Amino acid sequence: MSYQQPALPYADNALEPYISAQTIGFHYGKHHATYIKNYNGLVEGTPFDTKSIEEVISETAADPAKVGVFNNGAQAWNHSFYWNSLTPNGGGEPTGEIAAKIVADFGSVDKFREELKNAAATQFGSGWAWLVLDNGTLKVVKTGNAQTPLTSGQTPLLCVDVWEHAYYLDYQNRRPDHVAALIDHLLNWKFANDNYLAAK
Ligand code: MN3
Repeated sequence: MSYQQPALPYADNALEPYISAQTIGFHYGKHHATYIKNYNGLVEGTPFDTKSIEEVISETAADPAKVGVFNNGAQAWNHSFYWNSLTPNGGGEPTGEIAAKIVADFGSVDKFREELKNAAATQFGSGWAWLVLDNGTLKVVKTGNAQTPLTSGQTPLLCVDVWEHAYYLDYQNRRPDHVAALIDHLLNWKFANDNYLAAK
């Protein structure tokens, strides 16, 4: 079935000064929209057309012949998740039940922040950094290109896009500064906590 791009959960300038309206305009309006257009074009008229995007991602992840479907489908899904991982006036201290779980599994909130910053900074080339629930334990993981924790049996709770298109207009080569700004000001802890409560 065709996949519809979800509406942005905030105005395109709502994440300023940390992410500019120009970046959101290209990222949501061009990059994400193109992944979705390509995905819909590739699945149209195929057996994938009757399946959810999550099923298609899972079924194509290990199939080299379907790499185009996987890459565009996973990037469509990852970005929809990413817009919800950010919110104006977010960041800072975790809220809700996940806050105690972060301390329990990482040792402290600061330790979690360091792990997320490190994963985002050390993902060589394009990819993503994630907070996931893996067999009952919170973990930070990174994935390359379109790869997603969905195919590793992990439940994504939050993600950070570290493709250059996510930050280059605003930060150029300073990826760590971009990630620090997200962690301090934009991470959507309500979204993470809701995902945690649904999965635990
Ligand atoms: Mn992106």
